[in-house]
Amino acid sequence: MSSIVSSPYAWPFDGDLRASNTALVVIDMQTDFCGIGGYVDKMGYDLSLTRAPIEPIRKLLAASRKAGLHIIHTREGHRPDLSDLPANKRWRSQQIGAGIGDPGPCGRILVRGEPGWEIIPELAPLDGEIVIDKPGKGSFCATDLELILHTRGIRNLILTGITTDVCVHTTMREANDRGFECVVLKDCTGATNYGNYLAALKMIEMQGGVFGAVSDSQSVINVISGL
Ligand code: C5J
Repeated sequence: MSSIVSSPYAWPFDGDLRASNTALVVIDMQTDFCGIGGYVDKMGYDLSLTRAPIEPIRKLLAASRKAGLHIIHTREGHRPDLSDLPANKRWRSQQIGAGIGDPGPCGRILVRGEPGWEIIPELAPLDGEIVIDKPGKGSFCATDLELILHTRGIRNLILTGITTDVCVHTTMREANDRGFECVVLKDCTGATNYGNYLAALKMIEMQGGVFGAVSDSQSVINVISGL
């Protein structure tokens, strides 16, 4: 039995932490969310907030690969013909000057195959790692993630990536409702607004851990290196 120092409880709840039943999930570390000229940059948000988790995730990825954890990456993006882009999502993005599907400095914004949609080189998936392409904020909606988790016997999800209050939170809520045991690592995530980052983490800790737990990368590395 192993568990990670986290709040509001030692994670996972039952101490059943093994490499074979645990995945590191790296959410949407794409140029569009943390690179110059991408979607978040076009909206005028502070890129330092979404870039802050890059180095901690890089270190954690290395330790997780060494420990034999399952590694899962996600990418938010749409088909080039935009047939999976709801009209209201497109319209809202246009209101803030970063229309999804429109041309930008990194190619068409949030469109699959474009440079801005790619995962940043520092965190690029290795051959054989699972990559989930999702059209929405959650990683379970319109993807095969749940089937893959069940097929591989994965129950514990270590959640990292961007943004804390949108895609990470939506994924955590979807996973939690499906019975997966989740922890978010505070130094491995970031939001487009610091207050939202803090609030998103605080929400998780309410009600005894309403969506799971909150920890940090060093606490995870301390434990997985001994698995
Ligand atoms: C957003 C995401 N914020 N990856 N996407 O639109 O959080």
